[in-house]
Amino acid sequence: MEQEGDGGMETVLVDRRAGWMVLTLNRPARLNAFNEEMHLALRRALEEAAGDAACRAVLLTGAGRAFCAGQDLAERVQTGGAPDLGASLDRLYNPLVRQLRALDKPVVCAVNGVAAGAGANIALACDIVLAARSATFIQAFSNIGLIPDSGGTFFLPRLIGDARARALALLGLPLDAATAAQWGLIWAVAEDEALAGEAEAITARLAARATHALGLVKQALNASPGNTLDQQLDLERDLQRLAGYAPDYAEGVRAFTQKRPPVFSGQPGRVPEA
Ligand code: LHQ
Repeated sequence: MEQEGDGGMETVLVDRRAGWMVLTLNRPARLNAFNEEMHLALRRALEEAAGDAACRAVLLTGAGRAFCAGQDLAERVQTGGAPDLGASLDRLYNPLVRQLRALDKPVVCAVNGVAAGAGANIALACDIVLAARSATFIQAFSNIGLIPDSGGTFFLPRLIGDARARALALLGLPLDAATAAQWGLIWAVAEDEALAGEAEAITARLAARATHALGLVKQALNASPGNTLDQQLDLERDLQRLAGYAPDYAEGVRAFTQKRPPVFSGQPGRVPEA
């Protein structure tokens, strides 16, 4: 989509592959910082991914040397009164985080360079995060007098524990990709030149898997932090019931017994009335 302010460039590039989609944040001169236009373009692209049964996985990455530098601060220089940042979160950032978590297909994030502020936490909202060795993660918010948003105060302590979450959030210092992986903040590190290929291979592999079941896996893991063991056991029962009626379960078992690779359709099944 054309827009003013980005030299007529599309702010999110959408590349449709066989069974999956690559979404590339594309404001490289601003290190892919979010302006409203990029938010709305990403929202539309994710809606398209959600509604397209032929798209069974999404890869999110950035153009140029960065993944994303968070909010475009050039938009935020105060000329009048102070802005209502809560409204901006309500309207743009929070819906994006919810959209990524709720998408019923896996989202891989290839962090190709610095991921700062909301850019870091949007990466963490994805399902599998692979980072280039040279990438860094910066909870930059406190450097400009803000608090981690876009789910940062939710994801960080759960992924890496309270002590490390506090230091990252309070100090606003860069965390290198290798340490991020060692701490469990992300899935893995790839050599810079291998990142795109490795991320594409993971996404293609996911796209050939039992998509409906993968969506249920996301649902279960999304709910886990707020649930007791009893609640989670009940949820697993309900979701496994759905998985069991899907054709991919029958195919998975058949393929196993026939000692051949499964061919999954990714479709849900017909669930009888309880
Ligand atoms: C940028 C940005 C940027 C504009 C680099 N904006 N131009 C906030 C408010 C509202 C509601 C919701 O939530 C949020 C969430 C947030 O995300 S707050 C946090 C916002 N982000 C930051 O504070 C990070 C600011 N950027 C940086 O600290 C550095 O640029 C990093 C560490 C990301 C990269 O450093 P370098 O590799 O040294 O690059 P650089 O600083 O030279 O940046 C390159 C260009 O990109 C430069 O423009 P120029 O015209 O001078 O070449 C920067 O101005 C521009 N840029 N981040 N967020």
